Formats: sequence, structure tokens, C-alpha cells
Amino acid sequence: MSAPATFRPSRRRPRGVAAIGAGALSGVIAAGVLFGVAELLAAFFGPAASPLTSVGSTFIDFTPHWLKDFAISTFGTNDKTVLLASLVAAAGVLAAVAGILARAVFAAGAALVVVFAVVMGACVITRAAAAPADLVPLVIGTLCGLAALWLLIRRAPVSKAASVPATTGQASGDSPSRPGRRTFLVTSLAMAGAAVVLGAGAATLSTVRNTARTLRAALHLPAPATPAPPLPAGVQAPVPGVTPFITPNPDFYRIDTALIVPGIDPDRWRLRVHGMVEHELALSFRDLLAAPLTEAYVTLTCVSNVVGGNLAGNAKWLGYPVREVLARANPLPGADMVLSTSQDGFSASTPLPVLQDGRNALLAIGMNGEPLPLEHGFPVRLVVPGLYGFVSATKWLVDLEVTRFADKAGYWTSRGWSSHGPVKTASRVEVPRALARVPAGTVAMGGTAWAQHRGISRVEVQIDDGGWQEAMVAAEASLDTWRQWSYLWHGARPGTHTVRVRAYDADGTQQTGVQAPPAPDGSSGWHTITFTVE
Ligand SMILES: Nc1nc2c(c(=O)[nH]1)N[C@H]1C(S)=C(S)[C@@H](COP(=O)(O)O)O[C@H]1N2
Ligand SMILES: [Mo]
Repeated sequence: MSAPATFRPSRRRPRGVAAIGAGALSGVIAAGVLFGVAELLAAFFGPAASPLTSVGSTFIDFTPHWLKDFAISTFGTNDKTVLLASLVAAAGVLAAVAGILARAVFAAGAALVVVFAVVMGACVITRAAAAPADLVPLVIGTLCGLAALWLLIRRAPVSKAASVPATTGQASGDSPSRPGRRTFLVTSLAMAGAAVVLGAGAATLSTVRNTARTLRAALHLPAPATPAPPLPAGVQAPVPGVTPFITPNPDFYRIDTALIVPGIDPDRWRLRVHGMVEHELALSFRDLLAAPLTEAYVTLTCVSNVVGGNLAGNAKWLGYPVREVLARANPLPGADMVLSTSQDGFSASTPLPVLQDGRNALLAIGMNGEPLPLEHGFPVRLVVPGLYGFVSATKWLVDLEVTRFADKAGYWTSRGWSSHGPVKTASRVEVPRALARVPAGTVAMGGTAWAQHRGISRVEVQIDDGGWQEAMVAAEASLDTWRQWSYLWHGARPGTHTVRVRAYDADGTQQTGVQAPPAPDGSSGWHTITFTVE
């Protein structure tokens, strides 16, 4: 039985789809080769040489705050993984388009690839740490990618319409001079395999190259010349579920613009101190290890923290006081700011007087008894009590420039945030959790309040629309650390209730109830939660 005539168009259609599919597949595989080669070679160049990292970092720098905040709140610490996955997906789509174009007119597809390469090159060369040589991996990768595309397109199976010259009227099948489906599949598989091997090689190499983790593990921190006073008993509020007074390193919030955590070899680390100073100087990690170090409990908070949010952490830091370094450099009259810069190009503007007034502003090398974790700035970061992180807590620190607010601005200030960032007095309810259901009778409440370098003196809670009640404050470790509170609500009746909290700093100033969003200088308002008594 012969096939009915109506089957013919539907037989031909898959061939058209197959043609597009072959083009798209060629494009994606060629992109795999491009990135495999470029990323593998990049392992031998500087951090900017990796096209994926540089494109991703550039993307982060141009992301508006609301999108960044959305990404952080939606994906949490996975925000960077999500970004990388999105970039790879976008590159895949663009590569497929280039492949389909190349299948029709090779020069057009190739031109599109070159345009993408130029855009990626622009991202590479504008990174803070970029050198012209960092373009070499991308250029070689692009040439390999184009060669792969050329080979694949040549071997792509030819559809009937394209393979049959109208004049000869050859009956059927691929022309004998053009390879068939099998050749294309074999070539595709071989090249895809090569791309995977190159990519895996790149990943392994960058891990092996990233010796910072190994060096960190081998490091022994010296004992402090000035240890932190022992924690008084009772810094922890006696209510189960309240945040631990000391934040374990793995639980410490992380905020930075680094797509790939910098891996710095402490033996090659230098801190340059320059600008409006009488004596420029450079410090090595050895210099820091040999210096008389100070240990201090300091609570860090992020300006992006919303009322009741958890972008705050408390650790015992070990470091060398910044004021000692500044005393040796001797700032010139007129200077009012220190611009600290990280290895990956982040910068923070810290008021000079804050670094000289005797508080524990540290070039920190230790966090809770360990060398700084890589994610928290290994080998050296700044910690300054009383200021939000964006104007003080530079991780992977490499440069201190004594300057003036009138002349320079930090990373976030030049993106619309404030230039000065004193921490606003804040407090939050941690127990009961929002929307919790608790038994009737006595409800234990508790939480944390902070006003770094001013200190917390009192905390009050308000249940429903009742009067403000004095909460118990837990013992105070120092003016620079957060302070916990607790409150027992007796006679709780079934129903839905709210609890609201507010704190007072040490000089008696009440935390403002005026609500403000994080931008440009920190959120404010009284944290309120709703819960149910059963
Ligand atoms: N190099 C670098 N340091 C940085 C940042 C950054 O993006 N890059 N972010 C700052 C901000 S906004 C905050 S709140 C703190 C957070 O420090 P953590 O990640 O150790 O909690 O680091 C600061 N130091
Ligand atoms: Mo921050």
C-alpha cells in the first residue's frame, strides 16, 4: 500500500525542522567549544580573563538596586548560581540563533558570534583587575568556536530542498558530495565531548589554582596582644529560639558583588596605604602576623537589611587597629575619608575620624578564632564598629587611600546610596516567629537589638494596642555588639495578636518609629509581628 498523498507535506516538514535543529545544535556546540577553550586558557591569566565571570560581574555592576534586592531576597545566597545559570542559558539561546543563521548564510552567523565576542571582550577589559593580555583566551576561544561552527555546518545533513539543484532534478537523498546525518552526529558528539572535557579541565584548574583555601587551612593565627574581655554571663536571652549571641561563621550573612570569591595568597598580599599622607606605606601579611593584634566582638549589619531582617551577624574579630597604620602614615590636614578598595574593585568610604577615635576599627585577619573564611574577605578585611558594611567592611582589602569625601566616592555611594553610613538603632522580634501558633497562658518573647558603638540601654514591647512595657535586656558584651531582650507575656488569651518592639541607645535616644526603606542610608521603623494564641 502506497502512502497517501496527504502524508507528503508532513514528511517534508520535519526535514525543515531538522535543518533548523542542526543549525541550532551546531551553534550551541560551537559555543561550548568557545567557552571551553576560553575558560581553560583563562585559568593561566588574571581573574578578569574568564569571559563568563567578567560578563557576570559586569552584569552585577549594572543591575539596578531593586533587581539586586529582589535577587537576594528571592534566591538568597544562591543568587550568584542563579545568575550564572541564567547567563549560560542566554548564551545558549544566542548561540542557537547564530547557528541557525550560519546554516543559512555562514558569514551572517559568524558575524553574530564576533559581535558577541566583542561585547564579552568589552566586559573583560573593563574589569578592575584587567590587563590587555586577559583578552587572549577570549580571542583564541572565539577562533576555535568559529572553526567548530564551520566544521559542523559543513557536515550538517542537507534538507531535500537545499540538496537538490533545481536543474538536475536529482531524485532523492543527500547529494553524494555532502555528508549525511551520521557524519554530522559523530562530529557533533566529538565536539560536544571536547567542549565538556575543556570545561571540566577549566573547572579543575581553577580549583587547583585556587590555593587560597589550602593556604588558609594551614594558617595559624597568633594570640592577641589585647584579648577581648571575656563575655559576661547572660548575654544570651533565656528564651529558646532567639538568635545565638555569636554567629557561627557558616551562618554569618554574606553580601558582596563578587561573582567568584577572590582567592588571595597571603604571602603575596600587600596593603598599600597612600593618598593624603606624609608617609606612604605597604604592609605584608607577615607584618600583620607580627604586629600586636587586638581581639574584639563587633556586630556587622548591612544597609540593605529591612526592618526585622537578618542581614546582621556578630563575631569575635582578630586584627590590627587601623589607627596604628594611620598613625604611621600620618594623614595630611584636610583629609576626612579613607577609601578602602578590595582586590575585586569594590570600595568603601569611611570617615577618617571614625578610624582614629580609638574604637576597634580593625584590619581583621581572624573571625571567631579562625582565619577569615574566603567568603568573608580572606586574608584581610576591614571591620569598623558603628557603620554599615557598605561604607566600612571591605573584604579582600588591598588598598587604603586617605582622601576627602569631596574628591572620591565608594562603590555604592556612586550608585545612589549615601556617602556616610552610621548604623541606625534597630530591634527585632525573633520569638514568637511571625504567624506562629503558641499555647495560651504565658508567652515567652525575645529578640535582638543593636546600635553599634552607641550601645543599647533599654528595650520596650507593645502587645496589641496596649501600653509599652519594659523588656528585660540581656547582659551587654560591649557597645559594639548587639544586645538581646526577652519578655514574658502572662495571661495570653486565644486569638490573633501583634507584638511590636523598640529600643533605646545608651544615651536614651529612642529608636525612630518612622518607616524608611533601606535605600539610601538604612531602613527604620518598629518591627511588628502577628501571631496566634490557641
Ligand atoms: N570586597 C567587598 N567587600 C565588601 C562588600 C563587597 O561587595 N565587596 N560588601 C560590603 C557590604 S555591603 C557588607 S554589608 C559587608 C558584608 O560582610 P559579610 O559578607 O562578611 O557579612 O561587606 C562589605 N564588604
Ligand atoms: Mo551591605
